Amino acid sequence: MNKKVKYKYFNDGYAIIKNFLSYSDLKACRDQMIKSYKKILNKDINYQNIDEILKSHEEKKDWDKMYSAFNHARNSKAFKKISKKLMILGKEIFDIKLKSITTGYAIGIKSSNRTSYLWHQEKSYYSNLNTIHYHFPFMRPLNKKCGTMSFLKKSHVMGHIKNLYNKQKHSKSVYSFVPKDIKEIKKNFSEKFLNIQMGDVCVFHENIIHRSNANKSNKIRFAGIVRQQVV
Ligand SMILES: O=C(O)CCC(=O)C(=O)O
Ligand SMILES: [Fe+2]
Repeated sequence: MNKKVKYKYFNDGYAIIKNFLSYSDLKACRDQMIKSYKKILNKDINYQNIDEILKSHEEKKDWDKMYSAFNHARNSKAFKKISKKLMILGKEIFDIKLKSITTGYAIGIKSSNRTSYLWHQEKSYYSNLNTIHYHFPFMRPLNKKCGTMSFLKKSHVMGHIKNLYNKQKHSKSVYSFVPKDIKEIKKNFSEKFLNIQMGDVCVFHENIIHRSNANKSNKIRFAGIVRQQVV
């Protein structure tokens, strides 16, 4: 299993580790996230209404509060526990010692691209470090309909791309370091959408080119993120 993951990671730039996280690990992240939004948005939020409520806050441009709630959730024990497990796994797969950089999650809301990333390499954000990145569902599976991230398969072979432009729509949007030659680059690699089930984890290379996609569903896309540094 680990050998296959390692091979795919180096060959394709990403790999999926099946059934790695337990139901209770994922539930802890989900419950914590709901709690954080409930506390900071000061609304009676639960598993059933979270999608609708966050969508309305997004539309009302209540972005600062949403960001505080996000920070509250992502720095919690629930996410840190997953990071620890992935650190042990990283050691087993790659035989390297890892240290956590950050934990968090990506969020994708229908009709909003404020939180969606254009094509980029993670290396652009952590250019002085050797890093490894994990992405996992913790609310529901991730697929094309909900705007799951996609990869340009094998594009990590290009190494660290330095000819970039920095794109940010406005001060409350995420910003992406997009390769200037992205149109040409896209002709050479195929786009693969990350289809991933609960419990599975995707590990990806710092140089693989990836992006977020538009969410066509009424449910919010929540995708857990763990970033680690080789020490
Ligand atoms: O899922 C997304 O929206 C983007 C995720 C991403 O860029 C990342 O995890 O590095
Ligand atoms: Fe990214």
